[in-house]
Amino acid sequence: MAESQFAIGKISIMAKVVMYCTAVCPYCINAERLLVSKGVKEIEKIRIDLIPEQRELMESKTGRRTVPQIYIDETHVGGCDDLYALDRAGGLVPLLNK
Ligand SMILES: N[C@@H](CCC(=O)N[C@@H](CS)C(=O)NCC(=O)O)C(=O)O
Repeated sequence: MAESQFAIGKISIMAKVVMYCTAVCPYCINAERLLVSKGVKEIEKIRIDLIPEQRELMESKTGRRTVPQIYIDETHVGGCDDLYALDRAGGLVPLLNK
């Protein structure tokens, strides 16, 4: 079968996005804004202000204490500044679109 037949109707599947966050967090809002602008429809938000065990988990997994901490699939992107830097470097869209 010709390659073009596979290309027709090709869909890209969006990666899973997980964001550790708190209720009041301007950096989280900015990060979410960028992700939504790239077509992300769903962000799993883990509220570390409500769930102390998740705060501990976030800190031990990432080595960071600030929110947001963002994962795209298995990749730890980091915080809001890291997310924007990744986008400027051209790495965000490829990471989101598998
Ligand atoms: N450079 C970080 C800054 C994140 C930041 O300062 N987040 C605040 C909440 S909006 C925070 O976690 N503050 C608690 C702390 O600094 O321990 C980023 O871009 O994500």
